[in-house]
Amino acid sequence: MRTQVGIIGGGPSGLLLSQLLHLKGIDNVVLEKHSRDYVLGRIRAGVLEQGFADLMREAECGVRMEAEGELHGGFYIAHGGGKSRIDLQGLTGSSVVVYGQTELTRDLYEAREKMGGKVVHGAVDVQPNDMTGAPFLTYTLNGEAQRLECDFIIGADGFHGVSRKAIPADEITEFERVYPFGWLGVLTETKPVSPELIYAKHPRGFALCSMRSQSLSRYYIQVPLSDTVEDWPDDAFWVELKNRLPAEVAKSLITGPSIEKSIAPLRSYVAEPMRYGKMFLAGDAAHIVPPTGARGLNSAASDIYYLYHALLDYYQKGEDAGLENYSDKALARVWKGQRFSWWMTGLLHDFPDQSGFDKRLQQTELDYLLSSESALRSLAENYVGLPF
Ligand code: RFL
Ligand code: PHB
Repeated sequence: MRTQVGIIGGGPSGLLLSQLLHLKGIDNVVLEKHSRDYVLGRIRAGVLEQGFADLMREAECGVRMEAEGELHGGFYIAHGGGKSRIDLQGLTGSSVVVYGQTELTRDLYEAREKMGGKVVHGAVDVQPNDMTGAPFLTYTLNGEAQRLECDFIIGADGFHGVSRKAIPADEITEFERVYPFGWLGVLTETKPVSPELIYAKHPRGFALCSMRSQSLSRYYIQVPLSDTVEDWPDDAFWVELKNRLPAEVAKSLITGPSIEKSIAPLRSYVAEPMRYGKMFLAGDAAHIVPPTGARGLNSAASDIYYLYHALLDYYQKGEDAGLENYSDKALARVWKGQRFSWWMTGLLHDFPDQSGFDKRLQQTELDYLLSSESALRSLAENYVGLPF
């Protein structure tokens, strides 16, 4: 088989690029290890920047997002028994879209199917080959060895994928910070406790009240890395969440049985450059952030924006400057997302090794933020997403 662009990974990054390229007549194939149901079963992001929403519209996948996604013009930071509203709309003139990664991925799969896009599920042992020469992908499908020749390989196979690992160690530099805690997330079929998200800083640890719709809530609490899902039966989760929220919020929290529960460790990671020969990395394959700033999926979308335009220039105008500059351009924005996510994480979590001095500084950072319009505007412009 031969295609123009061979994409490893059928998560949001890979599917969005596949859809955008196909609409411009650029042939591509997506190789996804898992089944569609498995991919859709992973509960992850919920907050999209407008730039991402625009890209979904350009990919002709924006109809359901516009009908069912909620525009949020602000969110709350809870602290010291009360809560302060961050007026995103007032500070930046922009807002975010609350629409789950699961729904967005479902929309992309449906669009790919409708257009006759080539998405291969159950592709195992995927391997990129001859990345600096005439690239091709090998994989196994239903026990049979396959070979896919292509002009370019896109590694959009997430943090644990094969593409980044296929780059020789001396061609890539890794930057990493591992946090000494994780987020325990619970999904419930209940009405959200608040119409806007609440990020809570509490001496017992961070908590987040989020949502997928007016009948589906997503809650998180910071937990030690040693904890497992089995350590947290639903009742214990609700007690701990309420402990970390202001009393007036806890009082109105509607609890219910969890329909999904998982723990995600927190990590900041960047691999540079995001290119090796004719293979380009995008999304979680190249970088991940702690989820506190809601940047992960949005950073993936900005990679896809740059890569899509670079590939268009190559195929439509015969120009390769976009591809040459892709890594530098993408990384400049990735690092800003890293900085913001690191800052939000440091501001709101309880760190086990914090000294008394560190705790005072952390509290002062929050007091200053909430008292300064300039500081609030800086927070808001990063949260709604810096321009591509
Ligand atoms: P994905 O979603 O991991 O998709 C990669 C796909 O590649 C497949 N794959 C392979 N396929 C073939 N061969 C192989 N060897 C393969 N290895 C892997 C996988 O099966 C998968 O389908 O990466 P992608 O597309 O780059 O998307 C990135 C996002 O998923 C991620 O950044 C966000 O979910 C991060 N994130 C959030 N981002 C936001 O922007 N806003 C949020 O509110 C937000 N909340 C979150 C989050 C991530 C979380 N977790 C669990 C890490 C909340 C949480 C809890
Ligand atoms: C979510 O709803 O899953 C979510 C929202 C905001 C974040 C992280 C996760 O910062």
